[in-house]
Amino acid sequence: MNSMRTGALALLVWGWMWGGAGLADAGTVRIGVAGPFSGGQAAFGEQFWRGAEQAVKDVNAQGGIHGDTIELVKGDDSCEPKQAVAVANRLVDLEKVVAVVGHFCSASTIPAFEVYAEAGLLAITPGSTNPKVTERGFPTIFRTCGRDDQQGVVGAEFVVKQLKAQRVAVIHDKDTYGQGLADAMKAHLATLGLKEVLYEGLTRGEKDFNALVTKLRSVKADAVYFGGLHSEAGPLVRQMREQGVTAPLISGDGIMSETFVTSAGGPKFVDGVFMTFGADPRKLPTGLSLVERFRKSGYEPEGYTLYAYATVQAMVAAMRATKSTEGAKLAAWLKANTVETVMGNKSWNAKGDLKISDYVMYRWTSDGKYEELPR
Ligand code: ABU
Repeated sequence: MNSMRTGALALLVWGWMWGGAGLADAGTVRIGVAGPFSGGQAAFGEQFWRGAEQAVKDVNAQGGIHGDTIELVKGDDSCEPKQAVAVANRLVDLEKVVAVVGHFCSASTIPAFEVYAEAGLLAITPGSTNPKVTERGFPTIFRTCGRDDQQGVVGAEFVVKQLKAQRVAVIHDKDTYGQGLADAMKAHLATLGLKEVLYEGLTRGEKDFNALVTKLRSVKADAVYFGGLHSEAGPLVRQMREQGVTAPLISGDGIMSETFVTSAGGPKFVDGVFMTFGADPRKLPTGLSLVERFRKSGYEPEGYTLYAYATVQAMVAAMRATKSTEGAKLAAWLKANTVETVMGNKSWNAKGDLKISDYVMYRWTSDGKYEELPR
């Protein structure tokens, strides 16, 4: 057998062993990164992209996946469910990605994941927290964040046991994530023996919440819980303070971006706002050198940046171990193994949820930054 034929045979055998499914070009593994890269939530899309992009650079520098190079394909859903489905179809049918990191807004992730599930693709969201994302029995669907039925409980415990609030107003943005989180918080308030004094929805995209603030004052709320995103939480807290409502505002991971400060109109308005989020991954020993590299490059890896990095690490670990890009094989491997990530060891249950949830409380400070509260 001459050397060319030997080489070709070796390549064939390697292609058969590695699976090769979904390779757009020989030697390339295409992964989608989907989320809001435009619109009001673009800061979260930026977090996803920064994390995934850095992870891919690092993996490729270490030899890729059995010598194949990862290539990322961006899909901008603008946090709009219909656009998210269009993005999902493009990533699957045209871009031929083998896995997807994303989406961000649960209302977008839920329909987009139907597309990936039907195509048998591995899809892992770093930031969609609504329970329904993983409650539909799709085998190839995962997340690297917690769930709102977990963070709502932590929020309610904090409001009752730490703030010792008696008159809690629960506000939401009528969206899948925001209302779901508010309802989870409200349900746990009830188990703690407290009934909210106001439960009300505002409209996403609106900026004038003065009528709502007047209601908060009239019900004498001593804590205001908001389920929603920074784009509405910012103007809400600003108008509360401008109208002299001093009750603390408590929210969830939807305000976990320094763009919350901009949305509010400056650091003085966010000072003292509380929020739930997973324990700060930037402080973990597993992530310190990466965090340092990000900071040296002038980027602060806030919010979901390291979650997106860890998501790529999980995909790569599964592809390397199974020598495949088939969603079913990758999913089965992830459910049976633990992955060492920049955020520590991660493992998943049969639904695709993390086995350990680590929500804690944070406080925004007068310099427009956030810090984890002592536990
Ligand atoms: N989890 C924060 C906001 C994104 C979402 O779940 O809709």
